[in-house]
Amino acid sequence: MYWNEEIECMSREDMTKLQNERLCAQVKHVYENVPYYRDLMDKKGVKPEDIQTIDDLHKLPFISKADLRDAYPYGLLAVPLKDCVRIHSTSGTTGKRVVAFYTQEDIDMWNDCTARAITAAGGTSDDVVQVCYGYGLFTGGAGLDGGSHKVGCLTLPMSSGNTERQIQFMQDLGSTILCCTPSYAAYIGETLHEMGLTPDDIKLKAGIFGAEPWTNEMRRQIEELLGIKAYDIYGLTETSGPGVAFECCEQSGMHINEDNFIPEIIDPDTGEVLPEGSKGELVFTSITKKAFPLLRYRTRDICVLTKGKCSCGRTLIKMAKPMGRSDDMMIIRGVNVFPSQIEAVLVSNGYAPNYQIVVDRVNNTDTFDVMLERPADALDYEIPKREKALSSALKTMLGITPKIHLVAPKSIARSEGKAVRVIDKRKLHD
Ligand code: DLL
Repeated sequence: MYWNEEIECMSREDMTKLQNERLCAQVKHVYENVPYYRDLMDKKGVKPEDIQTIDDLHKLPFISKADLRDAYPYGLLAVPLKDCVRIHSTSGTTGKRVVAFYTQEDIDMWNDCTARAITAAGGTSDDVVQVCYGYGLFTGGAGLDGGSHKVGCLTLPMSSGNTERQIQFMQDLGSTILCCTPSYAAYIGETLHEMGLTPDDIKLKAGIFGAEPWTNEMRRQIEELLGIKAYDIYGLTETSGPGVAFECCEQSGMHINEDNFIPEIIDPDTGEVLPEGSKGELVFTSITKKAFPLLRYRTRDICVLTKGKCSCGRTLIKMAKPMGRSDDMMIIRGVNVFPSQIEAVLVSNGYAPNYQIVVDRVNNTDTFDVMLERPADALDYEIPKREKALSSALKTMLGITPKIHLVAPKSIARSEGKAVRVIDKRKLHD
């Protein structure tokens, strides 16, 4: 089942033609309206006329999270602010958030992408879609909600939390498609069984899960717990949100919506474009977005692309499940976290930067502990209060609450080389 068969099953020749046209127009739009990127192009000696086809893409400069930070908040905006109707946001490297802007046209394009994902998971206007991604600045809730409306599904805008009530609604309203992070899906599945229910007591048939890495092992577990088929979905705030790529019935990688996003794989160290089938960093060029059109945006996600027709009939290029990152960003309970953000809070609260972050997954929920050396002059009775204060300072910065452990001075191993700041015990990749 396709949402837009003409595009999703387009011949390679026609897709390339469409991409060429859109890319040329987009480069011109950006050059004329975004002085920040125009400067980058001028520094590289590239003019819009130099970009005639997608084979010229490599001539353009990259853009990265650091640029988004430098240009925060309006520096990469390509239309007058009055033409924008929405923002979404995600946390950034130094606590400054990444803010993405959307025109109504951009929202329509985005909804179209998530409508394709819902249709590929078997969704039609007969379906009841329960959206348990967070609503708000995070793109998950709004993204799947928009696609669900577009397909004409009855949409339950639940957001996450209150799991028993989620299950109650699921039963009462006969939800057929669940949209949330894979870890929350597994948690819903476990809660269902704890409530003495089985998949036969609910009508779910499919789930659309993403926003964090998950394994095929976890997929099988969720499918069994909920009695569904589980589909992967990928996206990032900088390129609109979920729906940049989505899985079809073959469940072997995600089709990229190439009419809107041109993917490339580069060597993360040299920036060189790698041949098809190579593992490297995924880079996207938005060719239809008007308000916040990033050209050659470095996602930092490590991935492999494969071309060719899929058994589902789609010709859209496929990306493998992301296999890691080329930076140190962690995704904890669906929230992007950089060690540098944690360090900044610890230091600004008067602690020495001797710390270790331990992340694990227990019962499908991420645990997040920060070990930190207590100051030599801290009194025993102060420790719980200090731990609580740090935990709430980190919650303010990150949006999620870590457990702080103030340990004895000099007890965190000093390293002779690079400090090992993060111990991630989760098995997130196959
Ligand atoms: O996580 C958008 C999203 C919402 C995608 C709902 C899917 C579903 P950000 O918060 O900006 O946006 O985080 C983007 O999350 O660069 C990847 O590292 C990671 N990520 C997103 N989807 C997947 C996935 C949303 N399916 C960052 N598998 C990206 C693995 C994913 N990692």
